[in-house]
Amino acid sequence: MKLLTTNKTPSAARVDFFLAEKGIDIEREQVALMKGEHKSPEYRARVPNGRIPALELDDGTVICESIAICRYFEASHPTPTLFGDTPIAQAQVEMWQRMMELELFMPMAMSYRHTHETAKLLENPQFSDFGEKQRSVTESRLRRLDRELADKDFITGNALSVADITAYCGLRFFRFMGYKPADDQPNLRRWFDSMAERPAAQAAFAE
Ligand SMILES: N[C@@H](CCC(=O)N[C@@H](CS)C(=O)NCC(=O)O)C(=O)O
Repeated sequence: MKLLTTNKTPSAARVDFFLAEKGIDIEREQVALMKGEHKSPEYRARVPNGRIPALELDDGTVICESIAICRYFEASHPTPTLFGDTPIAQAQVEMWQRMMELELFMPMAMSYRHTHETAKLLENPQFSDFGEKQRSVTESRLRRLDRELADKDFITGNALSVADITAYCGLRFFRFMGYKPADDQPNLRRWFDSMAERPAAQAAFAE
């Protein structure tokens, strides 16, 4: 099996972080995102969403969408569990994973894609008003996450889950957009710093 990936981008980093937490090492093929390699007819024919990352299995099956890839590895390597181990834990991980993806990661990504010079290759045309609105949405979601983390070590409670990985990889990658725990967000800062210390964070964002 082979992971089609591109270094240091947020969705690829989510899978790298997840694999490192599970202790899984697999073959990787680099796809040159900023050269538009993922837009080639060959890549589009290979990967259903035409995006990075994607997992190609030995029987030719291709799994795209980073969370679907993580779910494959959760099923094939159940420990440590990162999607919850009881019905209620699984529902809560799903709830927080979706919230972190749809309500935080996406606004962050959209603010980049619609306002930043380097995103012109990815988003054409850009809608700067929409991008600026997504910045204020992101800032409000970070304030809410700070409140949520007041009495928890991790987003779903006491255990690391894929929801933490989604939120951390978004915040870590998009820091060049100015996103970071603010001075009056001590809970978010504590959580972010403890995530950054994990060896998996270093593996996902290795220079
Ligand atoms: N929902 C997808 C998003 C994947 C995605 O957008 N990946 C970026 C790189 S991190 C990409 O391929 N961008 C190419 C483009 O937008 O043209 C996932 O979670 O895998």
